[in-house]
Amino acid sequence: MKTYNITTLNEFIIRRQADFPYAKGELSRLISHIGIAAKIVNKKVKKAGLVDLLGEAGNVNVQGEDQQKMDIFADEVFVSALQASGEVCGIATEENQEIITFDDNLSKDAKYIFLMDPLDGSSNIDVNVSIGTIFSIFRRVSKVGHKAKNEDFVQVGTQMVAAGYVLYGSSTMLVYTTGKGVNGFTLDPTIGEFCLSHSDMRTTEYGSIYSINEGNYAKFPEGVKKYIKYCQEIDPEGDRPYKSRYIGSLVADFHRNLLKGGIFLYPPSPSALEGKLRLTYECNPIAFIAEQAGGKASDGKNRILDIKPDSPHQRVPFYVGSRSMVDKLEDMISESEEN
Ligand code: AHM
Ligand code: MG
Repeated sequence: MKTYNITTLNEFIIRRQADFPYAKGELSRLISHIGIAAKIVNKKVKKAGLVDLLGEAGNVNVQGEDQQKMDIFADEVFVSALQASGEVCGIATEENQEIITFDDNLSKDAKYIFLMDPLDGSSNIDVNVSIGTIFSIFRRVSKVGHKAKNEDFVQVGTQMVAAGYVLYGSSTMLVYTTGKGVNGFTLDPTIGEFCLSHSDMRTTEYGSIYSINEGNYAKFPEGVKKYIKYCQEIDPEGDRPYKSRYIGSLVADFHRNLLKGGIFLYPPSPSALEGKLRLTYECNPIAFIAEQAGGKASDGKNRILDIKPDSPHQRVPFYVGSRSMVDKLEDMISESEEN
């Protein structure tokens, strides 16, 4: 008889629970609910060209950007799924200035908080380009049984207990870590299950892709400009020039570089001194995954996971990818600041 060796996300979660001897299954249940929300959002994303979901919803989000209809939909789906899980007492989302707290009977004793960008790169939907959901999970520091507080959402990244992203691309993937390596699951649409497709993901020490919005070159700090020139230089060994690849969708750009080896850069500029990307729900989760896969994430000087946020919506310059490439960039930034 032919055998099929499929590990679904739920099976994998149950097996991995043994890695946490004192865990009672709360985090496992939470991750399973993320999978459910991802499937619902995926279904809508795949139909986005067919139904009246495209275009802006007419609101402006807390970052001052136009919201797309799909952002709102994804936000609502994840918030509902997480509340239904009963394992989350509060959520910070890119779509809400205020944190969302749950004090229903099921959620008020929950010990986890959740931060997310429900639909990152959403301006790409209208042109059929990959988008993603990014999330991080922390244990609350405020008292269980009471409403979650702001202090729960501004914890330093090293306290993260899990992080991940969903990539709605040519196939849909859920990639996550609980601090014991990174695993990727591809949604098999025929059975409606996320199946383990990329176990123990590792990124290469050296890479040959650089990803940056080069249209902003004139505004970049000197060290970043030098690094870009370095990427483009011909070297005698033939390792450079590197390939330039930029989708403009963080999850998709990061995922490609994770698999192939490369660096993603979002520098500060005179008009955006902290860059564009948000520390707590964009950079932290991606940084945790990068590190767990052997890579590195930095703001140019400091390890991303060591930065203490002032607010859940704080922005930070972001450089992430193959370790040796981020090291080289950091060296060039510090050299240019010494001169
Ligand atoms: P968003 O959260 O409003 O979608 O913005 C985040 C996105 C990232 O996915 C991407 O890396 C970046 O913005 C692209 O910005 P730019 O268009 O300035 O290159
Ligand atoms: Mg977004």
